[in-house]
Amino acid sequence: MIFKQVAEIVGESNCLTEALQSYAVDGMVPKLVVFPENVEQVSALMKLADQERLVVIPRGSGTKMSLGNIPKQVDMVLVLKKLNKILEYEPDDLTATVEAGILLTHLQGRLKEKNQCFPLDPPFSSEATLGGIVATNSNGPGRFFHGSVRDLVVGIRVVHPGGVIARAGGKVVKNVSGYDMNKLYTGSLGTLGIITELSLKLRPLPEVSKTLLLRFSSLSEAARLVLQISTSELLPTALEILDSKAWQRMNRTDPSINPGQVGSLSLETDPGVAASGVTFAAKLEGLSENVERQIIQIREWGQQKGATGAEVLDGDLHGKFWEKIQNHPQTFSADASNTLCCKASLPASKVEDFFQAVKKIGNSQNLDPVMFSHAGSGIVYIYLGLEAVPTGVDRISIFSYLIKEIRNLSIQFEGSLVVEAAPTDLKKKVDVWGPVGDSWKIMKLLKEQFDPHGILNPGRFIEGI
Ligand SMILES: Cc1cc2nc3c(=O)[nH]c(=O)nc-3n(C[C@@H](O)[C@H](O)[C@H](O)COP(=O)(O)OP(=O)(O)OC[C@H]3O[C@@H](n4cnc5c(N)ncnc54)[C@H](O)[C@@H]3O)c2cc1C
Repeated sequence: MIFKQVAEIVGESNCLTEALQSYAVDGMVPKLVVFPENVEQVSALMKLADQERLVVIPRGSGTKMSLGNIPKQVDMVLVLKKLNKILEYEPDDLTATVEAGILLTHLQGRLKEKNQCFPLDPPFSSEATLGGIVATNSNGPGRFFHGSVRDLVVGIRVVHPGGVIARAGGKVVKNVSGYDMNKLYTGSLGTLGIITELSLKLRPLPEVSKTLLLRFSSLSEAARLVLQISTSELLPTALEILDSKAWQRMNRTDPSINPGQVGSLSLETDPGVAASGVTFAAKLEGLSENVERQIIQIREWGQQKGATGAEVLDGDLHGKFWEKIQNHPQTFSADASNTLCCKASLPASKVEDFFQAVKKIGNSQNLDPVMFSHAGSGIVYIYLGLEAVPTGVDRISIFSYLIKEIRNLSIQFEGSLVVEAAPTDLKKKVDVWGPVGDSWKIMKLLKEQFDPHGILNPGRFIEGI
C-alpha cells in the first residue's frame, strides 16, 4: 500500500523494496529506499511519511551513516543523490546555489573552470554530498583559515515533516534578519528537516599552495610552534600535528589497506625522527611571494625550537599529503567497521596536554592510539583498532572504559568528545555524543516543534532526540 503511494510520487524506478542490506543503519534494514528527483517529490514524501508515521532516514552518499546513536526504527531511507544540480553560479559575486545531493567534488570541478572553489575540505570529499556535509557539520584542516560549514553556508532550503518547504538565509553575505536558521540546520544530523538546497560562499583559488613539514623529537616543541604561529600575523590555511603512528600510516603503501588512496608519500628524510617523533605541517596558500615569506619565517621559528628536519612539498606531493589528512578515516583506520574514532574539540592551547594524557590512558590498557590534530583549531582525532585488543579480552568493555576516560579528560580540558565511528556493539554501550548540559531541554522542544511525530532520524542525535 505504502509502496504504491510512494511509487506514485517518485515513479517505480525510484523506489527500491529489495536487496536493501547496503542501506541498513547500524544493522537496521529499511523497508523502502526512495530516490526523489526534485523538492516537490521530497515534500510529498515527507507529507506521506508524517501521515503514516514512517521513520525517514535521509541519506546522501552514505559515507557517514555510522555517525550518531542507534536509531529507534528505520522505515524509509530517502536518498538525495538525484537532487544534484547547480542551480545558480555567480562567479562575480563568489556565490553558488546547489541542490543538496550534489557531490562536493563535482561542484569543485565546475568552480575550478572559473578559478574558484568552495573552501571546505571534509573527509570523503570525492563521495560526500553537500547535504550530508552540512547535516553532519563536517569540516577539514582548512577550517583554521576559511572557517567551518556554519561560516560558509549562507542560505538553505529544507523540507520539514508534513511537507512544508522552508527557506532560511539567502544568497548574500548579510542575509539574516531574525534567528539564523542556517546555523540551526547545520550539524542537526537530519533531525529537523531534509536539506534540499544550499547557497554557498566561494573563494578564488590561490596562486600557490605549499606545505612546510617540520619534524620534532617531542610534542611540546611542535605544539608551541602552532601557538606561536596562530597568535602571529601569519595566515596559514591549516596547522597540523601528527604522532609517529599517524605519520607511519600516512606513508604506508599497501593499496589494499588504503583503498582509493594515492600510494606512498615517499618522504624519507630523517627516518629516525619520523619513526619516533612528531610531525608538524603547515599549509600555506596565496600569492607566491607571501607563501615563500611564511615558509622562511615558520622554518626559522621551528629551528629555534629544535626542529630536526624540514621539507617543503609542492605539486603532487603537497596534494597527496593533504588528501591523506583530509580523508583521515581512510588513512588511519585499516578496517572502518572495527575502528573507534573519537574527535575531541578543545581550546587550542590544551592540545599538547590532552595528547599526552590520552597516550597515557591508552598505554595503561596496552593500546597505542593513532593521534593527529587540526592543531590550529584545537581538534584532536584518536583512532583505535579493536583488533589491537588481545583475543579473549572483553573488547567492548575496554573500549567503553576508554571512551569514558577520554571524554572525562576532554571535559576537564574545557572541551568535548564525540565518537565519530564505532562498531554497533560498542554503540549499544555508550552515548556517542556525550553530555550537553541543560541545552538539551531547548533542543528537545525544538525537535518537537519541527518534527512532532518524531519521524526524522529518531534516536540518533544527542539525548536520543
Ligand atoms: C568511518 C568514517 C569516519 C568518518 N569520520 C569523519 C570524521 O572524523 N570527521 C568528519 O568530518 N567526517 C567523517 N566522515 C565522513 C564525512 O565527511 C562524510 O563523508 C560526509 O560528511 C557525509 O556526506 P554523505 O553525503 O555521504 O552523507 P551521509 O552519510 O549519506 O549522511 C550523513 C548524515 O546526514 C544526514 N543527511 C544526509 N543528507 C541529508 C540531507 N540532504 N538533509 C538532511 N539530512 C541529511 C543523514 O541522515 C546522516 O545522518 C567519516 C565517515 C566514515 C565512514
